[in-house]
Amino acid sequence: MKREGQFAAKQSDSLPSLLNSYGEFHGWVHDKRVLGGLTFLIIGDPKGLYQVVARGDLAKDAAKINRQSYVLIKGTVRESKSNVSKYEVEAQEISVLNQADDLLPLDPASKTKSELTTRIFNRPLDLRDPSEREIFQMRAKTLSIIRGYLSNRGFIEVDTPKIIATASEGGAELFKVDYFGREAYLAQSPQLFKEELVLGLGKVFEIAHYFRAEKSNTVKHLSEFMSVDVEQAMATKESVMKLLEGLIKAIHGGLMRSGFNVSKLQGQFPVYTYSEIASAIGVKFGEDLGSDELNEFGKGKGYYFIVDWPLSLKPFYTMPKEGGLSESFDLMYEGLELASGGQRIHQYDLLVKRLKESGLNPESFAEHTKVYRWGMPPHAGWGLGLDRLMMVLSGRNNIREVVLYPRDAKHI
Ligand code: AMO
Repeated sequence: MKREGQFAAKQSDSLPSLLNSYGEFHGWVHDKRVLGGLTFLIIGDPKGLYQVVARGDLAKDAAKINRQSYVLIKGTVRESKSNVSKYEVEAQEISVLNQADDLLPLDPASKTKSELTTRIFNRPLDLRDPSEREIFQMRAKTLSIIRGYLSNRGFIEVDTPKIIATASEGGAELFKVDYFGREAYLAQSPQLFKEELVLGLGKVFEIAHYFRAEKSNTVKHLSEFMSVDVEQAMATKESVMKLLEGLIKAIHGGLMRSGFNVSKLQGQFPVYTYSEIASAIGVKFGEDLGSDELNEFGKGKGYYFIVDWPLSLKPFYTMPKEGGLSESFDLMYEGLELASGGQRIHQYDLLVKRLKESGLNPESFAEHTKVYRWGMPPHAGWGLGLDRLMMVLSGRNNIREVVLYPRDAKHI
């Protein structure tokens, strides 16, 4: 269908092709400057910023338009000498399609950013700041690269329930739901479902939100986060680590090709054992590696893997390895854990034994464990925290910056 009238107006990316011609444009007033008899409007749209010059009576009217108002501009495109854009529009007509309030909760054009909480509670307006909007454009591109990468390798995208009857990652961080008078939970991960699904689908992935009642207020935890989960039949810990490393490299490459400012990755990601790091930072075998110590250890290291974690630190489904270790890994960036995964137990008896050893009741997991008597193949996989990956890619150090409407104990 042909777009007519104001709906046929264009955006900043059409400026070059309309040089010295008449054009109609729509956008918001990012900023304005009144100088002598001239009014300069800096117009913003999701693709960029450009200058509009208004003279005479038009300049007077333009000066009255509030910042952030939505406008339709008719005029001629010229080369610009301003430091805003290469092209500008010499306005013949400016119509205000919707005047914005005089006083706004934040100014997206300001060099000094408002407080994060103000920005989060006014996120739609915050997205009119090009540097904030770019994070979410990058996030969308990252998701499309991930889907392409996994689909091209034969993984089937699945979607599993988020209201569940049993915990998958341990009980402490569960949100309870009153489910028609019964107790149910919000899913912490798709772990049990994704493992079950390799039985018939072989290679699966899921990209979805999960819920953890994280009480600690940190820059890397949310109560609702997004995870990219993979599970593959006949895969090993090593092969799924390779898949994950390849994905991270594909994301960096794809974002660079799309014009985003991310670093080019070279060489293999280094692999350290838990014991190597534990002894370097003075942690006893079996204790978790603390955030402060990992920040110190990871400084300048970029992406790296930690393997051979003590079995006692990993969930019940993790395949044991000799010496009290497990066939598991974490992917780190500096001090930040981005993903964890490994080889899973595929034998029914061993799975039930590990449930008991982990202090869980195998009867509560009977609906899950029965699948392991139906010819479950050996399998491996991982879960990658998308929000944390976006922190790395965008260079932001608070997870709330890279999530549109973050959920934590304070924000809902
Ligand atoms: P894990 O519990 O390590 O593993 O979670 C996987 C990844 O998800 C991210 N993540 C979070 N991000 C933000 N806020 C949170 N509260 C939060 N919790 C976790 C992290 C983490 O590395 N089932 C396993 C994965 C697997 O073995 O396949 C799991 O859930 O980036």
